[in-house]
Amino acid sequence: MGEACSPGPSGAASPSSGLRRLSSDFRVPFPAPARGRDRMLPKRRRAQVGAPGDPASSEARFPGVAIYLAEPHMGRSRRAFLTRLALSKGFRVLDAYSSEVTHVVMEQTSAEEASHWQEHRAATASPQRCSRPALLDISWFTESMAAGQPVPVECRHRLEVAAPRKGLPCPARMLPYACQRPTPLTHHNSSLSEALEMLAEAAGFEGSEGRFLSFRRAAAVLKALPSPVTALSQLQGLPHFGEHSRRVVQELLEQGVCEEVERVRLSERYQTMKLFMGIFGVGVKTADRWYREGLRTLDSLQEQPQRLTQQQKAGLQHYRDLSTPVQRPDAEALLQLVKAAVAPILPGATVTLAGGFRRGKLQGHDVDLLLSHPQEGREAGLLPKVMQCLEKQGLVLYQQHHRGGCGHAEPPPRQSHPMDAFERTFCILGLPQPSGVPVGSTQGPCPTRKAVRVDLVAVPISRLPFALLGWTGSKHFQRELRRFCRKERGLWLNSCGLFDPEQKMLFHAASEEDIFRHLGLEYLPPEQRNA
Ligand code: DCP
Ligand code: MG
Repeated sequence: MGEACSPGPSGAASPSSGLRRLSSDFRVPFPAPARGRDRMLPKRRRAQVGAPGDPASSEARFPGVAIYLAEPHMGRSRRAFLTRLALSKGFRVLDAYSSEVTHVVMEQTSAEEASHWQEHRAATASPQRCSRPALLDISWFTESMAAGQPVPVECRHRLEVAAPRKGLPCPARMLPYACQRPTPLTHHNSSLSEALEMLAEAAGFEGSEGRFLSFRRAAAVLKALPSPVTALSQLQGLPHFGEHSRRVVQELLEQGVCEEVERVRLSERYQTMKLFMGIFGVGVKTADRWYREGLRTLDSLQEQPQRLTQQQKAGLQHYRDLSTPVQRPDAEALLQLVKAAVAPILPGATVTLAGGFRRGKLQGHDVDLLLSHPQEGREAGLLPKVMQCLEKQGLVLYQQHHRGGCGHAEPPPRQSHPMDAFERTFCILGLPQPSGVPVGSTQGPCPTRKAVRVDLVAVPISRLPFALLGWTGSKHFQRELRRFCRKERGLWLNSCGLFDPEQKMLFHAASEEDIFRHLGLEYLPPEQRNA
């Protein structure tokens, strides 16, 4: 899918939800505001900014959050570094564990170790508290720092739910393609995989496909491991661990922080690319061009509307909402809205929630919905009617329709983007939010709307299993699945179908299971495709 269409599927380094999380108020210019700026200071100066006892630290921006950085595997200097970072962003960090703590953050700690730690603390803590604080992996902390605010706690952040899995591949049997191994949402190596994914993303920004894939594949291997990596020797025999990825992991294991990762993360280039690619309709090429032309802020783009496509204008207009992750209840509400619109137009039609939510994610950057009908061809022309109905209800903030070219008999074109094939509408819908009295308001309740990116795809029933597989992702899982098909089976796969170029034949599939079976792969349910 070209970058003019949708920011999600815009190529190798297309933005993830994390990307959007990083974005902040678009009126804030780059460099980052004072709170974040200390991260750019030389180490010595940074050391003077904020400390646990510092009076500045009492002015917390998020009064409901009190973080305690637990130390089992976090060195003292790492802990001090993270404390300063959190304080500089306005978080409250407590020096000692107490009943005030709401979020306990640990690093390189297994779920078992974490729950031992908590049991011990619960036994010795003061009895004032009846609920226990959340026991979280460092990933919650790093995501919150990147977002500049506490991100909602998801299953994958929680250490207590990440019980070691049984019967999953041990390193010796780790198969090389991500589609050959289960990858759950919650895993044991998030701080390592996030560091490698960030380097992958940065390599993608530079158009460095080879480096992008090396880091991305190494990160995917870490996500599939059944236990935390605590020593470099555990990487022995794992596929896709080149010299560079290994070095990054070594530094993280030994020092708790990787100099290269931090340098890239803080670079003006990386931050600006993230900022621009957080705009709906902006991909790597456009972001790179703007960067090379000297643009750095969203304000500078607002001032030059002639540079922007309609899609990008809408993206900028709704930037704040669109860079806030969509929560699962909102996705469910949108699913119901679309179902209600579809039912009277085409009785019997189905609407399926795909994308990250189908993989079990609790939040995402958009909502992906597949529309179909048990009778082949009845789905044709459905989308414009559905959009009309949503428009009448005042829900449509932006829409762009694509006619699609996936006929019923042709093979899936090898080179085209897998998402290009079907009739689809990329839109921004204004989801009504529960009315409430805005903080500080003297007026009564007012209805509010949250702008949400929604992709609607109309799929002929004969292609539904392929579309479902493709649109469920993850992106890396799909990339690997298509590579597996090409290299190991000589077949072409995309969201439209599975094609044998020698026999010039399309496979028929009645379900996703059928496709895995055709390919000789063990079936992986959506929640195990989080590569
Ligand atoms: N997809 C793909 N290849 C791409 C882009 C997308 O295979 N280049 C597939 C996999 C994705 C799905 O389409 O899971 C939907 O795209 P999204 O960008 O919405 O990805 P997710 O839904 O996984 O992420 P998020 O939760 O952030 O929306
Ligand atoms: Mg999605």
